[in-house]
Amino acid sequence: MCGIVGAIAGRDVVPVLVEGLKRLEYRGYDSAGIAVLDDGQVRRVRRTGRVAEMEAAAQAEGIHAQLGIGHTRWATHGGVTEANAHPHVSFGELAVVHNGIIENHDAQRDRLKALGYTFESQTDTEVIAHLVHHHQQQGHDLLAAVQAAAKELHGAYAIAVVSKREPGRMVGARMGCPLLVGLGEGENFLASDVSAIVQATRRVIFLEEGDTVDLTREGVRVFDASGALVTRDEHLSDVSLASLELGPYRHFMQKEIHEQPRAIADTIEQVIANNGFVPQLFGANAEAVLGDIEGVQILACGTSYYAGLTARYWIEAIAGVPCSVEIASEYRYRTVVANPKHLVVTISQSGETLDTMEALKYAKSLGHDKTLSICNVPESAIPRASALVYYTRAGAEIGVASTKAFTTQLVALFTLTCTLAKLRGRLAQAQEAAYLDDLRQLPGSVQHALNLEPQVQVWSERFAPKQHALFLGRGVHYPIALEGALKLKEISYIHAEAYPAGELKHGPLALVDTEMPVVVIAPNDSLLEKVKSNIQEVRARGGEMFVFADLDSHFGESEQVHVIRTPRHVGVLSPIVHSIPVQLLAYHAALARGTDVDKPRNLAKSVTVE
Ligand code: HGA
Repeated sequence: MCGIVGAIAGRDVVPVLVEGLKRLEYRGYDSAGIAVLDDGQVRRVRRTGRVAEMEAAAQAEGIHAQLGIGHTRWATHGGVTEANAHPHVSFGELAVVHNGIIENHDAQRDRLKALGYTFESQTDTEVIAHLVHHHQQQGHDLLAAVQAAAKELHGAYAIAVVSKREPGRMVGARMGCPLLVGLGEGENFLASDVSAIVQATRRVIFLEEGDTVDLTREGVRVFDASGALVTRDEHLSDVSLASLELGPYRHFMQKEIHEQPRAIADTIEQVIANNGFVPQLFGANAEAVLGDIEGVQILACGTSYYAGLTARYWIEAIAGVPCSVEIASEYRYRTVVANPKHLVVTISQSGETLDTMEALKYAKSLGHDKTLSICNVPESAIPRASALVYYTRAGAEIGVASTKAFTTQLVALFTLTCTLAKLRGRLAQAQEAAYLDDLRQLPGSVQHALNLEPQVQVWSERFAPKQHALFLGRGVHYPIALEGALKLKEISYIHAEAYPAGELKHGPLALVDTEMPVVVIAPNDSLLEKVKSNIQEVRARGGEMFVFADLDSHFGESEQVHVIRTPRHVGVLSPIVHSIPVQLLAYHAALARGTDVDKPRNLAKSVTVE
């Protein structure tokens, strides 16, 4: 969500901060700000709106410095105002940027007010600034003051702090939100996401829970939660600058939709290289973990949850393993009857989704030590907290509406299904070979679906003026209807609901009239005839239907029934291919409505708050 970048260098860091913030903007974009130490003074620029506006203001004010911190905000505490934008300062002496939520901010605010501090914002973050200042006043240096403040903060945070008392230093801390260090030559960086600093360095250290870090130009010292100096491994990031650039595309979402054949090919590469579904794809000790499971519990949020719902059909039908799927934010707060012989699978693009992370922690506290994470970001928190991991290799996903992360998650979940089936003796050699072949063909089949874009675009123009839409699917395609409705809501703001087509007559059919477009995912599978009957029910009520069918689904078109046929029938992997046209529909409907496709209102990428 919010983004942090900080830099200490022998050169002007303002361009580094601004470029970093632009790359982080997809994570939160209601306001942005920087604070630098210039000539012994804290200078700050903040603006609501986009980073570009803040950049122009910083230029106009002639801000240059060799030490500074920056932030893009997605407000949780306090409205979208300049006063609430980060960095927050205390007595003009120190500045703080913060991702996360301080749960005891009210109590700390009262305490600090009693100590004479006044507050200029409604944010929880300002509490951190004053608290660190208060500890400095007690004689602590900046590092010790941050460590002392951290002990008094409850909740989740990643912070970066600079103080005019120590102008050659920047301090960071993390608890529950990601923060990493970038190591340069005579310069060092802090960031919530490697994309913010990849233009400056690829050498990174991922901080762990409870860590604080002390950065100067010359060195970096990391301390663990107990305050002991520790060594954390250095990694070489493989995030490419090209993956963070738009290239010839208009939007990141469009780029990422079109990157799916490549992303899927990269994600299945290890399976193809192994020529089979082997447990080692999930980690060295995967056979022991997966071998004797009695069930699968999938935990995820949003689009990842729909990937989980799709997988449930596969896991039960192909592997014969009972599977339930639950929204992580619900699971974490209910009394769960745990069976430690169930495999807990968490799905998160960023690997930092707070609700999913907390659900995983809760599952572990209930005795689940068979855990698997499906994630797109190496070294992120959720895979690190899991026994097994399967990395989707979608590359950086910048568009807030997930596309390539979703389809690659499906590929990973299908791989899990087949691996479980094989371990349980339910995957004959010929069937394994056939599935492998389906996977090999998949990037091509997805490309064929992408080629439908001009037809989908024509449909989208009919959608753009609508206020509501219904999406229908059955069986394994029902979650694709859910995902299609979510995509449309997220980026075009058209209210959309998805139903299993058989459920229509139990209520939602009442909504159908000539103003309600109904999108139907209707591939040629065992439920096709049932779906056709459901379509007749809609047609009889005057509804206009937009049917995504297979080439061989034999749908008749009429004035009321429009049909687009995906050119290849891909059997069990059909939900992956049928995801493409619903993504394109949402994208083009949003374009036609003129919304900000990559930065839809009120949303942000990587939901690291509750
Ligand atoms: N609570 C802080 C930071 C919010 C955040 O991390 N969002 O992702 C605020 O509201 O400013």
